[in-house]
Amino acid sequence: MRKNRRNRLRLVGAVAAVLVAVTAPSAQGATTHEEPPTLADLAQRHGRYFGSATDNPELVDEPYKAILGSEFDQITPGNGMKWYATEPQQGVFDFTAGDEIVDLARANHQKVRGHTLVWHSQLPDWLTGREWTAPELRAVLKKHIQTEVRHYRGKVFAWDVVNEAFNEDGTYRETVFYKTLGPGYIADALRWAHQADPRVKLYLNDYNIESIGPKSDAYFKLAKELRAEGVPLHGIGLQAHLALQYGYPTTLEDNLRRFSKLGLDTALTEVDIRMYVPADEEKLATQAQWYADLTEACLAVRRCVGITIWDYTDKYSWIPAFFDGEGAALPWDEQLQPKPAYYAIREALK
Ligand code: 9MR
Repeated sequence: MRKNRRNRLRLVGAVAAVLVAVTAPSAQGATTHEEPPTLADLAQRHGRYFGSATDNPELVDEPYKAILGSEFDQITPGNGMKWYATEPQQGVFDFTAGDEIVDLARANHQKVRGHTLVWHSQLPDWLTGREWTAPELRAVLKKHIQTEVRHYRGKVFAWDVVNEAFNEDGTYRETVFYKTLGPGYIADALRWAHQADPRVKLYLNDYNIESIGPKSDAYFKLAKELRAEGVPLHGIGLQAHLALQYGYPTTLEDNLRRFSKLGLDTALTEVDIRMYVPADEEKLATQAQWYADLTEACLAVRRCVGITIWDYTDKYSWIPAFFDGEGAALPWDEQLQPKPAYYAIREALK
């Protein structure tokens, strides 16, 4: 009796061992290859993407490219799809820079956000160097938008159609487009883009609209009007260029939610969190907390579709060149080593 029981137990044990041996390696191998999951893997478990901007000059840096290709499932060209790059002479289009990034993304199975079709900055000289009548500028704008959107049809999943259209107080920015064409240029731009690629998601994108306030209110009001008029607008991009000295945007989650309720997607499109340098342990800890908080805010709102950091390493951040004495804004340092922010994002995504 006793012996029998012991034999049976031994048999059960043996079967269990075989089962473990058979199932464990394949289950493990399929999901992790024994590597820890990447930010992209973790984000995908929530149905989100986790991306990074990149820029053509950086693509000769192989160690940089290795992390760019493995950790993220979405890429935004930092400059390569802007007007100055894509239509350097009127009617002469050059998609070399953008194509290089699209090809790299394809090789790494990453999706691409198109950035950006209509913006007052980084315009070619032929456009800024003269006066335009409304009919002339309309034709120029339509041709630019439609040629570029057609070129990238099926290659980008979203476009920042109009970038940075509002001032801080919620009034329209007096760009050449606004001054010449009036506020209707935004609806026109969206309609033209939609004609050129009916499937791509069309966004308005801006900075300092993470909090509820005059500038994000202006987007809310415009988005509501555009939706009511049936204009093809699908999402609002919140750039999220944050700075420790200005405080965390505590109304971010509520703000994302109110856009969701209009039937719009949202995305954090250009995240970085700068500080006065040198960085120290305390500043890096606060930065890490903010990265976690904004990740959690996005995860908490169903239609927040993903997060893009504005490049991933301090080595290639735009901040030091634009803000005197500031930097250290990204989750990897200048030596491509992960900072506390990186681990905080991972935790937030778990
Ligand atoms: O990252 C871009 C940087 O390389 C350019 O020099 C800069 C010029 O304005 O634009 C940067 O990207 C901007 C983005 O296109 C729109 N939002 C603000 C970003 C930072 O300036």
